[in-house]
Amino acid sequence: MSDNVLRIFSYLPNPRVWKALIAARYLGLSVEVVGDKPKELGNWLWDFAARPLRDEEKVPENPNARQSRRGFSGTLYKTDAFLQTQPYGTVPAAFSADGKIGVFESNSILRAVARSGSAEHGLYGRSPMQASRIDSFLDATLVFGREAQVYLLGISEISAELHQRMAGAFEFFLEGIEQALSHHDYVAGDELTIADIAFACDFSQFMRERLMRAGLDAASLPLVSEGAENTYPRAFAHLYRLIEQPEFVEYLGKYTEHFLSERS
Ligand SMILES: N[C@@H](CCC(=O)N[C@@H](CS)C(=O)NCC(=O)O)C(=O)O
Repeated sequence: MSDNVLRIFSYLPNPRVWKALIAARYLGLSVEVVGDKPKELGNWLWDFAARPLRDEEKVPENPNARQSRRGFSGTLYKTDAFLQTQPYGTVPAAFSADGKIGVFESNSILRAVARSGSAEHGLYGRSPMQASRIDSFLDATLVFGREAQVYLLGISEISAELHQRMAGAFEFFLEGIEQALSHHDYVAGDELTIADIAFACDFSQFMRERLMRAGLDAASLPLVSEGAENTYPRAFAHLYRLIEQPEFVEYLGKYTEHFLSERS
């Protein structure tokens, strides 16, 4: 059996995958990552043994052919076994090393890595209650991440309603992070945990809106994050501090350059 604690199949690069990889770096664990560029994933068999399809397999009669559901368009080729372990059929899709157990939702994949490492590290807290507090932030991050996903996927034809909904979710999420950081150095307490990792990855992904202004400009709508550095100074300072760590910079370094360069 391999030394990898997990295998992850996904489009790449993907900040949702980086959550698990950053945690693995802190814990000295190895995670196998299999995948391809987003546009290429329609040419792959979605399975524990994921692989590029042969041309003759890319046909509507292929029993694995399924209509994509979110973030992809057209047909995706997902095996029955994939859907047994990944009931929502999404990526990133993680598997135990033997392929028998599927773990989905990037925050849960992140938790799976943290649980596989030494508890000494404290990445998932040092008591059941601390772990539960970390879970609270992971849940809040998922709610924000889901709103951000709908917003970013719809930004080229944005409506005022969608924009307003995102603005509300952004404010709610960032206010909580700002509040948490007013009395502790890290999101969930006094040391770095997977709550910081999820925050950095999901928040950096949201900041891509600054590279996608065309749709907002066309609808005469502002960036949701316009001036947010001033409104949420602790949240941004924390993000900048995290991104400087070698475990983060490897994945988020280039990805965040576009807004780090605007830093005052
Ligand atoms: N909240 C999930 C989001 C996963 C997700 O929605 N993945 C989409 C791509 S962005 C997907 O796999 N869609 C498959 C489909 O369209 O069938 C996570 O963090 O893992």
